[in-house]
Amino acid sequence: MKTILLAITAVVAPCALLCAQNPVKDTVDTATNVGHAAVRHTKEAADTVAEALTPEPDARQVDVTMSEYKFDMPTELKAGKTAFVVKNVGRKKHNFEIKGAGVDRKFQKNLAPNETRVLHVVLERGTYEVTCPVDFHPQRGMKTTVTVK
Ligand SMILES: [Cu+2]
Repeated sequence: MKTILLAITAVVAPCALLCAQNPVKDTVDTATNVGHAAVRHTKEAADTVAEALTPEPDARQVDVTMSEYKFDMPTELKAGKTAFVVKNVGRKKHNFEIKGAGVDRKFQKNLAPNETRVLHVVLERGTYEVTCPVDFHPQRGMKTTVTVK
């Protein structure tokens, strides 16, 4: 790899130097950002991993399916770090919002049909409302109450 880079530099020195330098700078910037993120307090650090494609290994997994117009999910959950594995099995776009006990979380973008994404939430004891904040979906039945013990 190093030999190839040197060979290219020798042939087209000005461009090769510029092209080679930019990726290095990006890598340094990213490393700096990660460093800053790590020193933020725990609450914000938890927020950065809230949405994901796969459940975190230390989270309790809860499967949720969304369709027109209902949630299929358990209504009694345990406190602690929870990974809601939310699948849209319907024909329209849907979202999953959980509100209660000082928590209000939803996916930044609605889930398209057949899409599955994971929302991480640290649940405390209490009552939570789960709704689909799309158009009039809650009024059509896309809401449920979840109790955390
Ligand atoms: Cu919906």
